[in-house]
Amino acid sequence: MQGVSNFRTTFVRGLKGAAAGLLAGYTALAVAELVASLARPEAGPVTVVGGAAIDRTPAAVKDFAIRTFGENDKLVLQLGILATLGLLAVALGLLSLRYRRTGAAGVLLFGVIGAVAALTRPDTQGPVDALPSLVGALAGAAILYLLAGRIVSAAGPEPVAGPKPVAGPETTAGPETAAGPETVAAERQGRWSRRGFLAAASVTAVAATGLGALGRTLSGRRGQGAVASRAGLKLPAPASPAPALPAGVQLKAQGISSFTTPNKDFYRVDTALVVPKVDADTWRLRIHGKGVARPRTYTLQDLLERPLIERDITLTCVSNEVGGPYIGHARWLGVRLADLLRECGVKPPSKGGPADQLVARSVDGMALGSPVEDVMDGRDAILAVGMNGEPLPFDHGFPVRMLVPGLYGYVSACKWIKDLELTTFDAYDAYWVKRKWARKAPIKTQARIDTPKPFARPTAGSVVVAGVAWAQHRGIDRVEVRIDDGPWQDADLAPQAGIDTWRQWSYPWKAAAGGHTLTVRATDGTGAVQTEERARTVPDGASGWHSVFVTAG
Ligand SMILES: Nc1nc2c(c(=O)[nH]1)N[C@H]1C(S)=C(S)[C@@H](COP(=O)(O)O)O[C@H]1N2
Ligand SMILES: [Mo]
Repeated sequence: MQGVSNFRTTFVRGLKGAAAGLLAGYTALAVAELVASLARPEAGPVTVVGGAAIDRTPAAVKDFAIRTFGENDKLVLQLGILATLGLLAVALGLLSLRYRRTGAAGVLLFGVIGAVAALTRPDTQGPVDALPSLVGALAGAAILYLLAGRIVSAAGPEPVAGPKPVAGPETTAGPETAAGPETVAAERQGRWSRRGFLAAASVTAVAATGLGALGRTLSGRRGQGAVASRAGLKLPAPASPAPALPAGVQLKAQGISSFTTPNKDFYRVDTALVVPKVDADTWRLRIHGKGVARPRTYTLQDLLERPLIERDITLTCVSNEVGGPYIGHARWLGVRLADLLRECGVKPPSKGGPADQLVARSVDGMALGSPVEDVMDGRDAILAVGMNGEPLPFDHGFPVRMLVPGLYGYVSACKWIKDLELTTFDAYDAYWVKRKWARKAPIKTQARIDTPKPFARPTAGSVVVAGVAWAQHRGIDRVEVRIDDGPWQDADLAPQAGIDTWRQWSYPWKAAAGGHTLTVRATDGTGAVQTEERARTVPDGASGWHSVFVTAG
């Protein structure tokens, strides 16, 4: 009997220890959230640790995460961090049963780690960014210390610190022999401490939840200046409108992509755990660097007063697998980037300019590098303010982002841009280049089957096979479809909207009953046929033919 009740006492103590650890961790995060909402939402511990993790993620793992979790990759990362913190909090709670001070110190250590992560973020605003983690950890440590103190007494006679003097039921059942000051205090509290722990734990839980919720509300309010500036932004009419889309760019086939991707459905790929909310009224863009005869800083008003161009451009991510979803098409409105650069005295390398790399930096510390030659060779490289008739959504770079037709997003499409530096590829490696991706990355020719879907079971007979093909800045001249090992057959092409856009295709298939593999390949505007050679996304984009297996019946 004695053994069973001992076991139960120990077990209940352990549960309380774990609960104390979790509550301490929860309090630390809630307080940190509140402080971050007052200092800077981007400096919250989960955000900065997550950001540091993203920056240190090897290309292959990032690739895996995007492939496996898609656009939920950031959510999965944050949940992973929370789960890890939860386990560590339980461990610290158990530790604090024996070593109260050490347990509390452990919480502080995590605060220091969070603070270091905050201070080493590329977009850090200085010491203030350390506050959320530090203040949160102080609160967490205090809570753990206090709660652990209450558990001590609830456990009754169990020793608090140091090894038991003698092992055996008599000793544990009897009064504490190696009594330290904590135990004496605990004995004094003895009678009400069991309820004391539960009461203290409940108060902590409620208070922490309240503080965290307050923090969330305040964080939500902070972006309101930016939200108001976006709501108040009236986009001027373009001096050079986009040519009307030819009739028929959108095929009728069921299940084919929309030619123009609605903003809310446009894919999103970036490293931002908190979407930057930039106030358009205080936004500035600086252009400077090697060979910039007249460095300048522009306001949004400066840009909007220039003649704007409107263009249809299809954007693609280098992390898009063959057949993958990271491509979207929009009509963009903005200023011609080459004009702006010329105004600052920039010359492309072919005209004797000393800089061959244009590095675009964002408010969240991202740096993307594009070839100056491409930006200034006459293509519609644009600093966009509008997307499909409205100001850029925050997710897609409000107030201004860059786009260079023909180049993957990671070497051209800087969102939340704030700085353009002219430099050389020899002198500087941008963010993704430091992480094993190629310095230069023109978009590879690809075709995708949108319908039927993989493993679909269409009715035998007439089946429409349809999809999209792209080779931005070269255009698509031909798309062919192959059924099983049969001959390549020409698909019907929708009209081409422009060489910078994707193009839809369809193929009327007479499907015999049974399993079939459908394969597609495109030919670009230079006459080059899409390569069959399979390549993974790292370092410069996936290649190979897209195919789907379907069963007609
Ligand atoms: N500031 C910033 N800009 C960025 C990125 C980023 O991580 N941060 N990612 C780039 C990548 S890899 C791509 S593919 C495009 C995606 O743009 P979208 O999210 O609007 O589709 O943005 C580019 N611009
Ligand atoms: Mo990308």
